[in-house]
Amino acid sequence: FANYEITDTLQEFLALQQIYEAGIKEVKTKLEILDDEFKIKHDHNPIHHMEYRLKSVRSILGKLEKRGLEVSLESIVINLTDIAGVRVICNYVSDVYKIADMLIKQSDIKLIKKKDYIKHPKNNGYRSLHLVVEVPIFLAEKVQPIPVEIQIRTIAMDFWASLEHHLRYKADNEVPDGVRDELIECAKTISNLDYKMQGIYEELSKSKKKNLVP
Ligand code: 0O2
Repeated sequence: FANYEITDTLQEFLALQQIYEAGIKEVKTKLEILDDEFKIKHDHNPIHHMEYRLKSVRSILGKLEKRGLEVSLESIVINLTDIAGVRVICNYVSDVYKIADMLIKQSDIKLIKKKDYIKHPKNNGYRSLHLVVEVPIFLAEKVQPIPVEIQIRTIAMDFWASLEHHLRYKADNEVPDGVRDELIECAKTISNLDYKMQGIYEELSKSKKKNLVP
């Protein structure tokens, strides 16, 4: 290995990345277990699918710069809570809150931050439930708590957010007023759809329960 000059900083960065990846794995497993348990108890999977990502170096540097923060590993650890990200796509709005509650209740999970953009959508129409939780990572020599950002949303909310992100990226973040209004309109339509689907689901669940009563 003598030919490879790996600096201390790079080694530290890789070690840090591994711990954030472990944070993603922990949260992913916890959510999968909750989803499986829910399915057995209630004959319904609250989670449609999940996505995971480690924040890219470019995005990390961009965020530090935007906030005028020092560019160092220490600064990343102290200031950024979204290096490890898990996105949970649920079937219904009620599933979003069920999943969040079940996870937050766990004794080794510490809730650091909660932003409810479903009850209070952003001005542009964005809806999602954001949590930052701290999970303990058991390493050989120590236990390290690590923050993981979890975005929980419905399929419909995800559909809107993915397209809006893509359009904003295409337009270099400068979305024309007309398009912005249309996106807000779409967000409202999608929100109505979410609550309609929720209503249908509840109606069917009720009639299923009635039919089960002897
Ligand atoms: P990336 O590449 O997705 O990671 P903070 O993260 O706490 O420092 P903030 O603004 O308080 O900053 O976080 P917030 O509001 O919880 O939003 C963080 C993430 O939510 C964003 O990550 C997006 O993934 C998503 N998000 C927030 N607002 C919007 C929106 O209007 N449209 C879409 N499509 N997604 C949104 P990043 O940091 O932007 O980047």
